[in-house]
Amino acid sequence: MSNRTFTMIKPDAVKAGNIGNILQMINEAGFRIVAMKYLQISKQQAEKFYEVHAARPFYGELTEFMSSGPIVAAILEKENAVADFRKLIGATNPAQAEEGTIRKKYAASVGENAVHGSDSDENAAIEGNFYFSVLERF
Ligand code: 3AN
Repeated sequence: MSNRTFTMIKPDAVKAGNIGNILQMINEAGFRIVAMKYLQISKQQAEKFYEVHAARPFYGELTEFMSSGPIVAAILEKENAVADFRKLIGATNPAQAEEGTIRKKYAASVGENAVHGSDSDENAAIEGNFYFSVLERF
């Protein structure tokens, strides 16, 4: 069990003006921000980030969407971070997300689902390293 996870507030949630609301939910759930940046990634960078999904039918749509506008990327810290953050964001498909989760409140569809949360300690480390150097973590 690791105490860190990685998240992105996706372009749909940024466009809808929900950065503040989502960060507040993250803070209230007890996560500490270790690193954070506001940026737009290229299609190629999105393809690299989502490499594990390269064979999936939605890969093109996903990487197009994730490079379509600015995002907020962050490393978060809390005991049991990966599992607790997955609980806070809710199911991938917002229609199946539980009440009180970030996706239930702010996500529109399975493709444009407001936030990303790492699915394992190993991926949390890989994903955090994709965006942040050691000098950008506090
Ligand atoms: P999660 O983000 O909940 O871990 P994954 O790992 O299954 O979900 O999928 C990664 C991302 O791919 C999702 N966040 C979502 O944006 C996108 N995605 C997943 N399934 C679909 C789908 N059927 N159609 C379009 N995009 C999808």
